[in-house]
Amino acid sequence: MKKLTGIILVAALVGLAISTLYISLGLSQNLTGSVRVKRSPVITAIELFSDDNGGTTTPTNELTPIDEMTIRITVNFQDPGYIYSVKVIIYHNFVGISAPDNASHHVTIFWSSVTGTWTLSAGGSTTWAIDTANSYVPTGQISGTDYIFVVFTPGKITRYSSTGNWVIYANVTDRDNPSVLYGENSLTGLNCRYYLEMSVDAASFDFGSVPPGAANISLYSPRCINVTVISNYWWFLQFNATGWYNASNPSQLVVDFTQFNSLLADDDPNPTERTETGLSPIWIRPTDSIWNYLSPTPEAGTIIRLYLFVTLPSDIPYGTYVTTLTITTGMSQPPP
Ligand SMILES: [Ca+2]
Ligand SMILES: [Ca+2]
Ligand SMILES: [Ca+2]
Repeated sequence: MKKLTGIILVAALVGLAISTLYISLGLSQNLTGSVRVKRSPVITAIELFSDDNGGTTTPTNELTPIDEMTIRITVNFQDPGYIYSVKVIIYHNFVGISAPDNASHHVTIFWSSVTGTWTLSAGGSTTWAIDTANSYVPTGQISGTDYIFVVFTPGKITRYSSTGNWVIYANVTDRDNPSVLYGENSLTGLNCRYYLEMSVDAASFDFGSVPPGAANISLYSPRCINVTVISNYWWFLQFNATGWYNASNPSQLVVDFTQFNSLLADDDPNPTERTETGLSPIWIRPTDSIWNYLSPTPEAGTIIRLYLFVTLPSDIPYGTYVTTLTITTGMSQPPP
């Protein structure tokens, strides 16, 4: 038993010696390392022009909704290279550069050398657009200065600014290592022009037959008038009418709206709610009948359902009367 233990011990020591010998021999191999230190491309200028189709005759500091415009990006490759991608982010500084894309405040335009195509992301907007035929990225090797042209159309609700809130950011990458070899720059302090559309789905309205002295009688036809407004800023809706005129003698003013409250506008079918929902009813007079501080609209517009109500003097003669209602919209100040 003792002898066997000795043999095992000797075998273990031999094994240990072989293993030690193996480690001390070692193996090695030399590799040649290299890194090329390359200068990133530099964006030396970003310019905005109101020209269509890549033109550069009319510089501007103002985005214009629904008008094609051109951005020119000047890029410099001090060490020769190829453009891998171009990213342009057009954003309102109220939301910042990393906000999600949306039609009013943030849009991303991207060109990829892999696909050779442009994409524009504007949060589902149907009015922002990129003119791919006239946008241009040099695809050959660049050595020195070259130009990128981004031809685009700002959407209808691109938020109005007269205080330079808009920024155009550009990022150009080098194919040699796009994730670290890139240049970026921003054109700040841009405005955006006011944009406004209005449509009214009625050309006339009628209260039907009403007795003298009646109060707050609803429209007979149509039941309500839809006013659709698209506005890229706060807006107002104003109503003007001077009075009821004799239909058979249209120069004869019978009910003067400065003297008698006769025509009431509201945005719901109840003119006398204890607590108003939405907009408050207003008497229509020759001036100052206005709903102010209405919110900037979605791209498809905001629809105001206009309900009209008539109230008549108890001594109004029987007959037919006519009026002209003028509906006006325009830019308003933000709510106070
Ligand atoms: Ca233009
Ligand atoms: Ca009401
Ligand atoms: Ca109301």
